[in-house]
This record gives sequence, structure tokens and C-alpha cells, in this order.
Amino acid sequence: MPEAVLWRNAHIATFCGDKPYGWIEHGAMVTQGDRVHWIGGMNDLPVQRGMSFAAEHDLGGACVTPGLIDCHTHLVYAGSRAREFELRLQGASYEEIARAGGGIRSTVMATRAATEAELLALAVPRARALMSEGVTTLEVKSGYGLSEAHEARLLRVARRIAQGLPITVRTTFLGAHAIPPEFEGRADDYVNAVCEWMPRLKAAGLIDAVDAFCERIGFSADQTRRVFESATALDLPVKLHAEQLSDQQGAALAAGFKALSCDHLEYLSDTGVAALAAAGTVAVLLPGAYYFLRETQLPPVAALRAAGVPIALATDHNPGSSPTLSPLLMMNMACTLFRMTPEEAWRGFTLNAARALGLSAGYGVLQNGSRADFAVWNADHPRDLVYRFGHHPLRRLIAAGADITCATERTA
Ligand code: DI6
Ligand code: FE
Repeated sequence: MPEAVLWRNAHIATFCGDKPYGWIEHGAMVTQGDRVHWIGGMNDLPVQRGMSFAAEHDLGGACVTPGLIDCHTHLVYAGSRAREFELRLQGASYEEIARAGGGIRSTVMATRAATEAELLALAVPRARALMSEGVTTLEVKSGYGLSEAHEARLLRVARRIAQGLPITVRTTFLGAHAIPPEFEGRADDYVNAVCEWMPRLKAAGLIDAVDAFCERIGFSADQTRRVFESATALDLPVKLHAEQLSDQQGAALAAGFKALSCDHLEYLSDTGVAALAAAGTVAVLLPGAYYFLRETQLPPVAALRAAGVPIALATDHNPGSSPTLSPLLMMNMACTLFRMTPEEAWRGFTLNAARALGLSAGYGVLQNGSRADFAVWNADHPRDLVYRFGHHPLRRLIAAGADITCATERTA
């Protein structure tokens, strides 16, 4: 039995129960190993019932939340797209740049040219930057390799992030992200190849879920369906980059496969909303890409809310459409740009994000038996952290019951 550790004198957002934020004023927690053993009010501490602790931490009245879960990132890649940013500022669109061979493809070239060690050395500081804003779980998509060997390498790097840092990493195979140059004009052949690689990548333990980019500049609904059929045959859950730049009815297609999530969704229709609601699929909104691409079509937040679709948020960190590493800024943008509430933004980066990754019930909440993943903040209440932006309010970060604050130092 691991020893019990007491964390006392905190105000805790548990995201459990009916209260806003699942708030516990003047609370305390007992952790045991990687689990929360007990959580409640200071007055109900089990010490009163004779429990003793190997260590005791006074949190000084700080606000505590579950560790953040960034459920959509493209964290492993090489190269920069700053030049493309300049071109877009001069009037070129994201789609035009992609069609001219830039965009995702230019990152594929840079990523293929890097070694595995170089890719890891680039990815780790990015993960640390996310941790410095409270992230204890993150998802990493492949999709900048686009050959079996290069995709495998990228997914291996994603797995190695979690070997070097004390966080949870989930990997998503996004082979159907773009058509690589060697398959130019042969999109269907490329989809066949992606479907052939999938069982081997799965057997190597590299995939937790499968994603695709269903878009005019990506893959058609039919091609996406073939990717999903292969994933389903392997018992792998699916997710989709859907309705980001146009309505391809990707969300309805994904819902038919009981997708864990559909992501972006600016161009989601009412039928798409109804399909997500019926399937229990999470809507992952990505304010960073909306902002950075100067999109003006808002995702249908009110309709999603009315239909009871769980809404998650993520950074979508990638070099082309969302080069941010700030989940807190994403929460602020979700409120200012998408008119979400601060509490919705928090649920979006905690329990709904866990659901978007198909994680077990113990992630994204704080309750008896949940993961002991939590952040201690220089703030009185979680809403303060959404209201401010450009701050660095993290005081301590705990993952699997261990203090990992020192691993959050930004090294780049
Ligand atoms: N949509 C996105 O926003 C990212 N991928 C995708 O399918 C962008 C990827 C990139 O531009 O490199
Ligand atoms: Fe993305």
C-alpha cells in the first residue's frame, strides 16, 4: 500500500457533482500513489478518524484544479512556417498556400529531414511549455511523416515524450492528413497505403486512436470512411478534423462510427450537431486555429450547448494554423471569441477533454479514486485564470501523485 500524502488548505475545483466547478471551499485531499484516496472539506479530514500521513503539504489557500488535458496537438514536427505567416498577412489564404505545395507538405519535408533524436529534442520543450500551464495529459497526432516509416518514427517520438516526462501521452495516427508528393494525384492509392500501415503501427503499440482531415484540401468523405473502416476493424477509436474550412458533413460520417470527437467544427450544420449529440461524440473547439487563420465563421456553440454535446477545447498546437503552447490563452479565447463561459472552458480542458481521448473516468476530475493529477495556482478561483491572459500563474504541478513542478521549467 503506497503511503498517504495530505494536501490541505486549498479551494478545489473538482468538476464532480452539481455545484459550479464542483467547488470545494476550504478543502483538502489525500493522495495515495497515483490516486486521490480522499477529497473533501478541511473540517471532514480523515485525520479526525485516525489516518496518518507520510507527508503533509500546506497549499496556502490556493486554488487547485485537475491537471489540464490538451486533447488535440500536432506536437512532433520540425521546421517553421513563419514565412507562410507573412504570405498570409499579404493576402494569400491557408488553402492557396496548401494547394501551391506549402502548408502541411512543407512541414512534412522538414520533419522527414530531421532525425528521431532531433524530433524528440524539438518536442520535449513544447511539452514542457504546456506543462508550465498545468498540462498533465496530452494527445499527439502523427501526420507530418506520411510514409509508414516516417509516421512510425513520429509516433515513437510521441511515446518517448512520456518516457522522459512524468505526464500521460496519447497518440493518434493521422496518416490521412495530406497527400505526400510521392502519391501526387493518387489520393485513393494513398488512402489504401494508410489502411495497410495501420495494423502494423497498431501491433507496434504506437496508436491509441485514428484521425483524418476531411476537407477540400484533405480527404473526401468516402476516403475518410475507408480510413475509419480500417480503424474500426482493428478496434481503434476514431476522431476527425471536420468542418474546419467547409461543410463536408464529416461530423455526421464520424458520428456513424461513434467517433470519440470531431474537432474544429466552424462549418458544422444543424444536422451535424444532431449527429454528434446522438452518438455522444465530443465537439473539440480550437480557438487558436480560428484566431490564427483569421476565420470569421464561428463554431455553433449555442446549438452544441442546446443539444447537450460535450464541448472540449485544445491548443491544436501545430506550426501552420495554431503555433500556440498556451491552454490558458485558449480558454480566454474560447470565452471572448466563442462566447463560452469560464466554467465551460475549464470543463473543456479537463473532463470533456478526457472523454475526447477515451480516457477512463479517473482523468480530468478530482474525486475519490481519480488520478492524482492536479495543478495548484496563484489564483483564488479558476475563473481568474480564464480572465487573465499572458500570465504564468502556475504554482505547483502534481502528476500521478508526484510533484513535477521542476519539470515544467521552460527550456525553449
Ligand atoms: N487542420 C489543422 O488546423 C492542422 N491540421 C489540420 O488538418 C494544421 C496543420 C498544418 O497546417 O500544418
Ligand atoms: Fe489539428
